[in-house]
Amino acid sequence: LPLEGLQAGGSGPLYLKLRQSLEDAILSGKLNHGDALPPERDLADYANISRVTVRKAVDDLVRDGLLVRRHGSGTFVVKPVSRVQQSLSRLTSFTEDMARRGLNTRAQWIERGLFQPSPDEIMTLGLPADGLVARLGRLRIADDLPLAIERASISAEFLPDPTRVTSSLYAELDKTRSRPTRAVQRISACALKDPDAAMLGVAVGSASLSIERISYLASGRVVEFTRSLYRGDAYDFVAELTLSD
Ligand code: 16G
Repeated sequence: LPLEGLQAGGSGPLYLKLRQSLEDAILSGKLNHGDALPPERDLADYANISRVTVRKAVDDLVRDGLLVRRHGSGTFVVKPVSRVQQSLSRLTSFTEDMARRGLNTRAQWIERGLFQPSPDEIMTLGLPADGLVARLGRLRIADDLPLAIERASISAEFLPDPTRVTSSLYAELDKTRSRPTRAVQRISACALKDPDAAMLGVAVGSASLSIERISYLASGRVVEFTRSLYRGDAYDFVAELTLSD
């Protein structure tokens, strides 16, 4: 494992650097799915850092579903399973989430273009009445498994040419420094109807998580209003809870 120089290189907390090195090792195949992670004590000795730091980095990766602890036998690299463990505390994009798990994403486009906004979009995005809205409707597929249907509305001001989004919306917004830095999300349960059920490849009536996300720039401007349907049989949303003081 490329753990030398963790102390020296770059700024930021040590555990984040270790976490990144471990994640890189998994994604680059230095650590394969199913491999055992060296014992935390060995990692600490080897990288010359404390066991607490190692534990923190490993905890993070366990929480994000890249590693799993098996009682009595150690910590292992998780095999890509059909259930995705998705952290609720990080503002990441679908493409990033899947890439971190070593999965390839593709989209089946439902809609991509500029439109006259609906009253809902005008209100949520704070658009001028004569403004335009970019709409991206996609079936999101990871390693050939359809996982979610997402319909994003973005003010045309931030995305004047929606056809430029070929894979990642957030990567495109990043280019013009309009990638959101904060978001509010609402999750509710629903049963799938057609055509959504058919697109997701599940039976009518299957459970799904309906997710709305409104995301913001640091300035407070709304960038994105997205409604999604995530397959209930493929997603676990995981949140970390702490005792407030
Ligand atoms: C996630 C977001 C969605 C965002 C998309 C960008 C949820 C529920 N939704 O799927 O709001 O638009 O990421 O992904 O997490 P992209 O950059 O890969 O297009």
